[in-house]
Amino acid sequence: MLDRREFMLLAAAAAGAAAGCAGQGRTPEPQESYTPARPAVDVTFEPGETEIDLGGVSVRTWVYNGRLPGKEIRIRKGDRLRAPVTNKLPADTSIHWHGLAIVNKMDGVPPLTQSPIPAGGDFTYDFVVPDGGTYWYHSHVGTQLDRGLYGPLIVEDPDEKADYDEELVLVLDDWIDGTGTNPDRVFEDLRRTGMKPMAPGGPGVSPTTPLGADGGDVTYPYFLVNGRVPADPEVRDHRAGQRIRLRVINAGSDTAFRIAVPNTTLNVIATDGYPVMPAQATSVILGMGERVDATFTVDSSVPVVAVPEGKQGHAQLNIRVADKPNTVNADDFVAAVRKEAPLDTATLSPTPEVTLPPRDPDQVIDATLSGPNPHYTWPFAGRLYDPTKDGIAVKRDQRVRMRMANESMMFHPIHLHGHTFQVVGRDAPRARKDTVLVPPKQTVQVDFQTDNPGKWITHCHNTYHLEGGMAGWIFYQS
Ligand SMILES: [Cu+2]
Repeated sequence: MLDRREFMLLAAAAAGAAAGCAGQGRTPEPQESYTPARPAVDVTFEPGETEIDLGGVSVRTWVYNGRLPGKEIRIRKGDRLRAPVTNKLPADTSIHWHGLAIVNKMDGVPPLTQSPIPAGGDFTYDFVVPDGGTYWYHSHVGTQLDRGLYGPLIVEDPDEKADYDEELVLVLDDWIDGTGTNPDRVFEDLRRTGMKPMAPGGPGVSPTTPLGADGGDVTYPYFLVNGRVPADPEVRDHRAGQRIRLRVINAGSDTAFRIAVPNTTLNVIATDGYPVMPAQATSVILGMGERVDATFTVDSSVPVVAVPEGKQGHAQLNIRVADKPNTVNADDFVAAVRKEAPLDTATLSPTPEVTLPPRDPDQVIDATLSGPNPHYTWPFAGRLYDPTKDGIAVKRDQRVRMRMANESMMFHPIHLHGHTFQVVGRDAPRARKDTVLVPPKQTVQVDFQTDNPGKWITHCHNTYHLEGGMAGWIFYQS
């Protein structure tokens, strides 16, 4: 078997002709006409109801193609993805390609960008993938993301200079479906009973509790890495000395996670698909929808843990190295990780190639985040999401700043479709991302270039906050 370094050399040699597509090397122009040099990648999707074994825990749930997570899509930057969907669910559905700046009508957000795919219906997604990096796909209808309708989407970039031997993709999730309730009922309960009492004494934001005291609104019985509970985790065999690239995706609905490896400093190289100046961290915090890429060298058998912020329990995957047994007690390690100050990827510096050219904003969108209001509603910019009424008008080829002032006592990971924004730092630009954590009672600003016309939703990636109205949408024409 080729290891990754050898593979990338071959791939780079083979890819010469595929250059010329838009992407991370400059301000993306996703609407340019592409001429993919390679045949389309075909991936069929059958969302349906099935029995899934989470590792000794059996649940009836909704997944793609009978598996959890959905199958990994691995594609190369500039390639065309064709994904026919046959909906076997008893409900409308869609697929959103999280983080990819693709053509608007393929964004998968009914009713804004397409009609929902009805039960028994078909729809084919077909688009060119503009940028390399760690992405994912998931349903964008109702509370379906908090079932099992998600999977990883890895876009390889032959020009990327990352140095590692093997990859390890970790999809994190908080799980409740099929455990005596389901996400629709969870949401109805939240609507009926409203919120739990607020934590006394303010938001409680500190370096070791960067998202404050309120971890979320839903109590989950399980936390998963790659569809497995920690009692029976996925086991991956590696050799001592191998350099691993972690690609971590938070597919949770109401849970931020800290990711950490015992006795290891992670070398963080990318977030939300975009490269950052490498930074060292012993743990990284990820809101729902966020991703991080980090490398480290394997030394012995260890648990890789994902620690749910402000919630009991953890998720885990085991790295196994022959003749180097694990000596770490996972529960002790989880407790230690909780006491640390984790890295927030928004604070990282972008590499020069993906830094937006300096420019004053042409327009500022005040996206105040508030709630919860009665009946579990969460306003965005002072109103509840309504795709049938006017969105926020912006103009093409402008620099738009979105100012997110969180007036609530809970954190919100805010996601913008169709673009990758740049987090505004006090003195210097911060990471290019598509999802950013906004801690309680704090303000985060992001800048983006209007280079991909259409109707684009921007929303909290807490599934229940989104259902409670925490979204707006921008629009502009070409
Ligand atoms: Cu939220």
